[in-house]
Amino acid sequence: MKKIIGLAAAGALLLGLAGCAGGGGSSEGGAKDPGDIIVGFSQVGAESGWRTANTKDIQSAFKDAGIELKFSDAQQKQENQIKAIRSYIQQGVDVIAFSPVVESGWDSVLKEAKDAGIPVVLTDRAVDSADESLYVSFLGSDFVEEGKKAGEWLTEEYKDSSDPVKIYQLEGTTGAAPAIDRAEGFADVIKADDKFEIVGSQTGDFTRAGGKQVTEAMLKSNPDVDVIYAHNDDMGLGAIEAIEAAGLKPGVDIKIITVDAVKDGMQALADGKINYIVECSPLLGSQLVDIVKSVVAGDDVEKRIITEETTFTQEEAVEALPDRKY
Ligand code: GZL
Repeated sequence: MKKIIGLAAAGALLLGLAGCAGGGGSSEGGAKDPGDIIVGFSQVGAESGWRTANTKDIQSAFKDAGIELKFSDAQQKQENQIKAIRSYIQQGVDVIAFSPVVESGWDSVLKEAKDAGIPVVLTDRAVDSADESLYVSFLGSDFVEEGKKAGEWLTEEYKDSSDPVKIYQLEGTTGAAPAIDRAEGFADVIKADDKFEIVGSQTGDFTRAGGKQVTEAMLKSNPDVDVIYAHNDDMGLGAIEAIEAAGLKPGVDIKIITVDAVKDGMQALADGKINYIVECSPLLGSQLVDIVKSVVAGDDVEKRIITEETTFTQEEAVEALPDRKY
């Protein structure tokens, strides 16, 4: 049974130097009862099944821990996340946590949090700040690795053919770490064989509607595409709608690789409409609670925490579906 190994279990990969926790907004370190801790969380939005599962898991983990979680949905707009972070600073929360919608443009607001003595935890996505003192820990997947896994499956799938393989890439949100890194990891692997060619690459913004729209256009401009590599299940599911509307068979006429492994994606995989899914776990809530408790207590926390994830073939999806949590 393949499983995700979280921070609490032995299997977490811990990288980087321990980041010393700064004091909470209202204390210079020193244990607090969970009931006295207040955390401000800025979420990207509600763009995908993954995000919905991530929000649900974080909210229930903090509820179970008895820790107050102030929560805001940025509707995929960076300016809304910056506003929310500023408001948490004003409120003097103990810890700020957020999933940055894009990598860049965070230094000044994170410096404001640092100057206010409020530690920041990154969850899910990274920032490209050169100054790593602006956050105490980054908890999330290795998106480059996820892209590599997608490329490795494709390489294996076409290992006995020398015919050209035309690939269309459905990119995640422009500027977002998972979009940048999943493209990088995938390209790194397929460049080893020049039969693979990415004939087009457009953002579908991690949404079903976006994936459908881009695929409809692709079917007109590149009708001979062999494979779609979608940076998440939702765009892959949108692609399926477009492919079927064009009278083609997804997973057969056009192979589809996606990332996430949310329930709807796994169902499409089990139904043969998607060919392979690289898992990206949204279940970060309990690990985030552990990090918050350590930060408030002034304990060291690991700078980079990567949760292990797996992959699914169509057969594995059939087996795994009944037990999927999200
Ligand atoms: C990945 C996460 C991505 C998911 C998408 O950790 O940031 O954002 O892959 C989601 O489904 O929209």
